[in-house]
Amino acid sequence: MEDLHFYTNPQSRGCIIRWMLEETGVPYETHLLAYGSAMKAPDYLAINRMGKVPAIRHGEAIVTEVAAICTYLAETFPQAGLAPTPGERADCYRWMFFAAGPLEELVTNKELGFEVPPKRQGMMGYGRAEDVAETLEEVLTGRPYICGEHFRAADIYFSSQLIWCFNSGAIEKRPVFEAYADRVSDRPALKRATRLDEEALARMKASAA
Ligand SMILES: N[C@@H](CCC(=O)N[C@@H](CS)C(=O)NCC(=O)O)C(=O)O
Repeated sequence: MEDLHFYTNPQSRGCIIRWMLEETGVPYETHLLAYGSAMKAPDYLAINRMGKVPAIRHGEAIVTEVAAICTYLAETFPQAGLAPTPGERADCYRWMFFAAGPLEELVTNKELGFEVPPKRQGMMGYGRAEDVAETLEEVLTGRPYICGEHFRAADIYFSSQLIWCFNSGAIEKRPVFEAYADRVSDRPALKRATRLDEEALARMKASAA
């Protein structure tokens, strides 16, 4: 039995980690944290001083940041086949970091209604939304998954960020994005993860009532 603990809220980026955990097939214990006091309580600040979810504890190791957790789990449980092969590493790290940096900045600016003045686009990691859309269309054209022919942990994180981007209108929805999103959304582990988070949310609501 792995000493693997998952700290989350079912309405958070933790849903991406739930999907990743379900893909690994490794047993884990879930700790549900309400927004507000539970996330800022000393017990949890000892796990993540940021007072944010998700986080995992694996034995003595603590990992926060969705992209880092996905990478850690893929490498720690190689039997799940979610880590990149040597030939896939360049694409894996390139697009994982692109999703954690430029895509995250783009979508959060959009959600907050923050428009970058054209003269300052050069300092933003994503530059212009049109260039992001063109870049992602180019990379996803002619390959089923972000690292090539096989589904990897990078797809879990990258697709989640991409879907957030096009659903929020940060980048336009394009057929190649939707086809990729449909392909990754068809995974049984994602369906299991969604059901587990729905049940967790219902339990949290019932205990708060
Ligand atoms: N960079 C972090 C972001 C974590 C984050 O902002 N989580 C939000 C939920 S999606 C949170 O815990 N917010 C609660 C708070 O800041 O009080 C990651 O990738 O995991």
